[in-house]
Amino acid sequence: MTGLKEKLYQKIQEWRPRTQRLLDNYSDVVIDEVTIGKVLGGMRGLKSLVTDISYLDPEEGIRYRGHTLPELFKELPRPKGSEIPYVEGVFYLLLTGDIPTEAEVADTLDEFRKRRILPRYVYEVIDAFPCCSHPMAIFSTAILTMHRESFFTRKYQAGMNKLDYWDPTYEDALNLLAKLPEIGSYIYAKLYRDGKRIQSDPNLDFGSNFARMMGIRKPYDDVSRMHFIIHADHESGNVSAHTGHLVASSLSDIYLAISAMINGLAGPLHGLANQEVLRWLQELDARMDGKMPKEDELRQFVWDTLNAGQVIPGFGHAVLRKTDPRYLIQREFSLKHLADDHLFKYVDMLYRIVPDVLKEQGKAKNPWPNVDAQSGVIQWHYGVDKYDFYTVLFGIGRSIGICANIIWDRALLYPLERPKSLTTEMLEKKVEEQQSRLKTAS
Ligand code: HAX
Repeated sequence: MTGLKEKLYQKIQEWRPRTQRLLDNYSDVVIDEVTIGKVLGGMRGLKSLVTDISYLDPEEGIRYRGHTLPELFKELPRPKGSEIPYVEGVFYLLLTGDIPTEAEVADTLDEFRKRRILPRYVYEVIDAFPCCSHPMAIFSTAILTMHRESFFTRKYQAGMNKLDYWDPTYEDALNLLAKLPEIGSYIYAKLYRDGKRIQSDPNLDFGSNFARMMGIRKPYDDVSRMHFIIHADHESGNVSAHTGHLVASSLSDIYLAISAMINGLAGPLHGLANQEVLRWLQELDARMDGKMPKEDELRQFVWDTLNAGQVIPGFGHAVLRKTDPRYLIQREFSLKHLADDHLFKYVDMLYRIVPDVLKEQGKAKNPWPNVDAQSGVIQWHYGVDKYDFYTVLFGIGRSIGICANIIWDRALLYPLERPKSLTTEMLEKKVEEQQSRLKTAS
């Protein structure tokens, strides 16, 4: 076993008794209440999932294995001369719970490096897509195509002890993650550049290699690392993470599960919001004819969007009740590297104007910006101006956290997910029963 896998195995052995003890002795301890509002309201806030990889506090934002993102950006090893840590180090942390040493990161880089070569048929599948296909559809299919490589599926078919499920899942996860920069950058080359692939360099880390294959110079390697790290995980209830977990719970392999989660991420209320932000900013830019809007013009533009029955992309969140720290990290980077970019200036003004407008409208529970309000503008600044592509970048990052989650799902033997549904008539009956109980009591 390699260092990372050996360490993971130790952690799994230590963790299993904790889960087993809860199951054996405390299965009937109540942790939440299921109301009609929750059932009809998309289960918003219902505490019904478990993950130890990350936790999202409504006021504070995300913590990966107990660390806030600003802490991680200080604590994790980074490449020489870079502002942003290694992506591989974040994967190590998510998987093991420990901040890796330089040597442990080097070992993890090696794990990724040796698995990065993409089978030829994946390029052919990407090449075969009809024109005008959305890059997320191509990305999801490219991943799905590799299902035939799954060790897990092969081992399962040969007969495998449940306790060993995590092992081939780990192998599948690393094999897939190491190839994602190549898949993403090839989709970009095919759709938006000259169609020619730039070879990866085995001496580079995940972020630098991605920048190289995109054909973009420094500091785009740092931009890529930052983007992949801040998008890696957001606990288990969001659409992409939940989809990945749900699909994998039927013992579908990593390729099937990650392809499915990518499809969930491709919705405009979730990951696609980053492309929507840029589309919206382009509309603003066209209206202003390139001039900077005055505050009242910008406020009017926001109101026009709301009055047209549309959401303000990049604002609001199902869990967060404060400005997303992922937004703030990118804002800090932008203030340092692209303060004069005119699209960033729009974003900066919107940061000051939109929350008040949303508060005045009085619908959104969280009027503050989320991660997507800022990410596209940075990409645009460094030349990635085909905004349809932005959710692929999100998908590469998010795969890291979801793969870590699925490996642990298998290690802790989490079962097939299968909640129970009711009919509307049954809900109405519950209401009647409750009302007659209250009448009798009064
Ligand atoms: N603009 C306008 N209206 C908004 C809004 C926004 N940014 N955010 C919320 N609202 C509205 C909702 O549409 C809802 O209206 P109705 O009662 O008419 O249905 C009302 O406010 C209450 O919604 P909420 O409880 O505050 O928010 P939800 O948990 O239902 O939804 C969303 C959370 C993120 C989907 C929502 O805030 C939204 O649509 N935001 C814009 C899209 C976006 O930025 N999505 C990315 C979120 C981050 C993410 O997952 N990235 O991947």
